[in-house]
Amino acid sequence: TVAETAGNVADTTSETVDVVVVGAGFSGLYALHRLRRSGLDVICFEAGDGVGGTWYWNRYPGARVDLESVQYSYSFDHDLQQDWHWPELFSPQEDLEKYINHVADRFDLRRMIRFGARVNRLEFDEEIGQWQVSTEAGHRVTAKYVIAATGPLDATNIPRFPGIENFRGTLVHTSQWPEEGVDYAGKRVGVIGTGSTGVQVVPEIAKTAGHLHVFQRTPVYTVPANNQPLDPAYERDWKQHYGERREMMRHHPNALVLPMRQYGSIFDHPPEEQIKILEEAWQARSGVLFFFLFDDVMRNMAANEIVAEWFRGKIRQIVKDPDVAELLCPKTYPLGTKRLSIDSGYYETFNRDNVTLVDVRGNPITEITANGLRTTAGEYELDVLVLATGFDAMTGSLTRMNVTGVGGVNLKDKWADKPWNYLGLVVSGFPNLFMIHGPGSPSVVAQMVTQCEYQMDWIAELIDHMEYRGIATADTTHDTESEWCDKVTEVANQTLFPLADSWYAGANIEGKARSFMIWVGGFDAFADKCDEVAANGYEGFVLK
Ligand code: N01
Repeated sequence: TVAETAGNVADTTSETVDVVVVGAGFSGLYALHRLRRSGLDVICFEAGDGVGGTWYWNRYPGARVDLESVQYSYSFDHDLQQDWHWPELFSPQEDLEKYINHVADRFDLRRMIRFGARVNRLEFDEEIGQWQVSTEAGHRVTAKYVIAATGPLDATNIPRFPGIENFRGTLVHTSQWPEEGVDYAGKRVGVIGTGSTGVQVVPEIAKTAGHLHVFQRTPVYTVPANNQPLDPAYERDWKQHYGERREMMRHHPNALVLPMRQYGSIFDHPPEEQIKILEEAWQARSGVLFFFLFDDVMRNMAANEIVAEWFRGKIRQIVKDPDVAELLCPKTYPLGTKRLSIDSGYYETFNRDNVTLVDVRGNPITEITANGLRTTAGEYELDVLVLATGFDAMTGSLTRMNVTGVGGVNLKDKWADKPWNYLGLVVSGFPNLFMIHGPGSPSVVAQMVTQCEYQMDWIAELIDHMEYRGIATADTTHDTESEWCDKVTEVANQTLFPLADSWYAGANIEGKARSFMIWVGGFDAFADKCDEVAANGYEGFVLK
């Protein structure tokens, strides 16, 4: 079988396969399963020692998915979704890791994967029209196709704080949290970063740390997860209706079935009713769906400000010290234009005696010292420093891989001004390199598991088409990708998204070109467009 063929590749240093899949997260595993069905010889290289991608690396305390697990899960196998039981509504990292390991075993995918094999070179060999793939572990493989299932949030961002190498305590980035854990009980701990990761890790560390300093540059909007054990009746209902609900997800802008009512324009409701609706959503389990309550919140500044101000009122109610509450109130960007976070007791944490919020916007970090951290306002002694400083998102996982295409062009240079792409799937001059959740796709603004299945099915059908017709390469043109990137920008400009200095626009990485990288026109519209492109004989692609 193909799996066995791939299994034989294990100890060789040089081999030829049909497809190399990079990454064994949710997307990579589905890619293996789907491509094997097409009868292709496939191998996967994974940097980690286990499957799971995001859910393998991000094992910091409090890591949890922010969408319902009955939705954030594979749909490709009826029996799998009937058999699997999610203990909680929003799964913690451990349960997601269990699930993905189960999938790897159930579908016999593990032997197609080489673990501990970080790809460090992807070179398109023009003479043979194939990719030469190398890993740090010494693999050398030639492949006709490469699937970059590398994830939009994989490339760790460690800011260049002067003196960081001098720190004598424990320094850890949340996405590199060691499996054995970090001993912070009773210790002086600092957390830099208050994005989605910071809001999850801070309450957990605060429970046992001696003292916790939270170094905040920009406050975040976060809503209570209200996580709970999965209600058996709710689970039964989902299992009975999976078929039709998965279909609804394919036709929803966020690839979701919303477990709540929507209320149209906020201006159709008098102020007291607006508040009632918001209060109910806060108490209910709406999580990040909170900002879908009204359909103008992401498009109209006045609508957004009503919700944002109500939100600040919540912070002022929860946090007892008014100065701390004010510091925690986001005021510099509209609600939802950076990823809305979900938390379990984030704001309440700042009422604890062992927690101090430090404003590093007003008083920036100047240096990491041997014993802690210095800002323009003072020095903080720390035993443990946690960096929750995010990722070189959307592009970093690929640009760090040393990818060269036609004419030896490096993808990093090609993307210096913006991540040129067509449909988030391909980049001109890099034939047969297909991205899942690439820049230009909806990726993080829609539920990602359904999306990866959709994108991988689409790519697999294109590959089937090529194999059947004897087509060697699929590429696109710069005009086509330019047009698509303009469309991505145009759609974003109809919303409030570009008003934030977010990682969606590359603003979090020093020196990274500012360019809005995400299709915010809805997963449904995106998938319709991809379907239409395929139906029109792969319009915009150059197949030869
Ligand atoms: O990263 P982030 P994240 N000095 O980039 C700060 C997904 N996710 O890992 O905003 C001081 O959002 C930075 O400050 P600022 C989700 O899509 C999902 O938290 O740049 N501070 C910010 O506060 C999310 O959006 C889940 O001013 C510095 C923080 O570090 C994405 O992953 C859970 C700094 C980084 O926030 C990334 O989230 C977790 C510096 N030099 C993550 N550099 C769930 O599903 C950076 N910061 C629930």
